[in-house]
Amino acid sequence: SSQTEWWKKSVVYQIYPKSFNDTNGDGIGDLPGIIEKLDYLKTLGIDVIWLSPVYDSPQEDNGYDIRDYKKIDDLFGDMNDLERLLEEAHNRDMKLVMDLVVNHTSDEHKWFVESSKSKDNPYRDYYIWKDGKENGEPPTNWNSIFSGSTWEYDERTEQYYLHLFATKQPDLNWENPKLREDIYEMMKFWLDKGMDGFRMDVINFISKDPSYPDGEHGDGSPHFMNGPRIHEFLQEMNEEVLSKYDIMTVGEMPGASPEEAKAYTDPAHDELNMIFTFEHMDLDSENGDKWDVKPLDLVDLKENFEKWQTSLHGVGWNSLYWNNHDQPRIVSRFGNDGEFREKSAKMLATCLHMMQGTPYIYQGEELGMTNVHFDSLDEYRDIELKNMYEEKRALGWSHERIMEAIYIKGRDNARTPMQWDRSENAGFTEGDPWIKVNPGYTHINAEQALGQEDSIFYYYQQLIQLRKEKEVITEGSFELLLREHPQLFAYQRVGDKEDLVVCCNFSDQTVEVPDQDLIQSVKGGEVVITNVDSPERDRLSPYESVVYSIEK
Ligand code: TEU
Ligand code: CA
Repeated sequence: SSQTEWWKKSVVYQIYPKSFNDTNGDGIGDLPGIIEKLDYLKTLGIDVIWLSPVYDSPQEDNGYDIRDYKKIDDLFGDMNDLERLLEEAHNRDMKLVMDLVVNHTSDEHKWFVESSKSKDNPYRDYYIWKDGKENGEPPTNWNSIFSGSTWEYDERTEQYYLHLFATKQPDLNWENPKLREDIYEMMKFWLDKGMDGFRMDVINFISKDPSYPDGEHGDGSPHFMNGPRIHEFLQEMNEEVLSKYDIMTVGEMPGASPEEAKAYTDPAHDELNMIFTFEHMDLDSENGDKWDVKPLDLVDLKENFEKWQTSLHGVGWNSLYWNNHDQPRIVSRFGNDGEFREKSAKMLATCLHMMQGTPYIYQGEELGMTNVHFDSLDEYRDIELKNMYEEKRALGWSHERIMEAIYIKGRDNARTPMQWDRSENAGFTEGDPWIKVNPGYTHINAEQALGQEDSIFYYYQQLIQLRKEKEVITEGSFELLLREHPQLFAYQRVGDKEDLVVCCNFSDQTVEVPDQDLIQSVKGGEVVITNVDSPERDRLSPYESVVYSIEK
């Protein structure tokens, strides 16, 4: 294939367009707003922009419910704006990757409008329709990720259709070769325009167990995650489309293990370049329920990263992320968004960016944006948490407990407007923002960061630059150090010409470095990057991180 693996040395910046920058005063971010900020992104030093969906959509799930794959939603602008964004990004030697949402469409997509008309409509089998059970129950007992059943009954044709997510997000039937061909044609439409690749939404959900069995306690995920034909479909997609372009692909894969990730990302398999795992994002959830929050055990986090780093070394490739539009802000989640906000944000960035893989920075992460705390439910926008509220209330959860879970884990934590400056609405819009701005914008904003020489922004700039300079970061192996230490995350990257030793204090305590070997090994090392003025080799202050280089 014509792939040159350029993405192994790239840093990706994810833009959630609705919340990035509004230029026409409707309170919604738009494509001209992104073009306006390309120089800001170039200053940061990023190589690739991943653009969350801007396609025509009723916005039930903020664009992850697509009505027309080849039309730009009027909210964001038009095709000229998108082509101008692509051109302006390329002019600045940055690449643009689109979000491919092909596990499902909107129920307003013309395919579904046709499919739901009658059982013998030519588009009927573009979606997954089934008779209910004899006893009047839906075809399976699966729970939707957005609460309720994954089946919606349609009176007109007296069948149910499958929707793993919202009712307005019917799942596409990938068993249908005509559907697959239409998807591949659409992908070529975008790649022929010069797009540099795709982030693929829940792409490991597209192959379902054809027998549609019930799940344990309504958990259908063993029957739609990493399904029986998933590798066949991805290899066909690669054969028909991906292999023909020099692009980057990253598959979003809830429930994928390192073993499965090897199968998806081994170049010999001709499938995808890398995947997003969710394992490290589930470590503060009880029984797999993200809303049933438990404190993070740092040893769990360390061993999870070790598993992924060592499993994919030399056979596949990792993505590296703390944040995206579905996750709460990392400085509030695993750092400290109070007195140690700046220091812990830099520590977390160091911990992630010194690993092997392609790092992803989510808009505002480079400013240390924090979680938001709206007082009432109606200030929130996300369908996932609104549906969850009703479901948990019915299960007897108190209002307070649910609101607490929303503060800690809600996706709207990531979706409040990007904070550009301290003017009204953080410079995001002249109008009324579609979602309220996080009140922290008065001291957390890009203008302030650009004016502070030791800001989180400039620290990210250094980390990104290091990746270009030090081959050990992209090529070296990973060895976990101080495995059992409850506060220190320390690891070694072993290269040909140099080793790196990365030490991160995930606590608000000063911590002695217990391991004489570790101290010995960093003794002669030079400090590559740190978030304190003068690191001491045998102890770390609260949220201190330091990276040593040891010449070989
Ligand atoms: O997310 C996949 C997914 O499962 C997430 O919704 C995640 O499990 C959940 O949000 C945990 O909070 C993708 C998109 O990233 C997400 O924005 C969409 O809502 C979803 O698919 C449906 O397209
Ligand atoms: Ca706008």
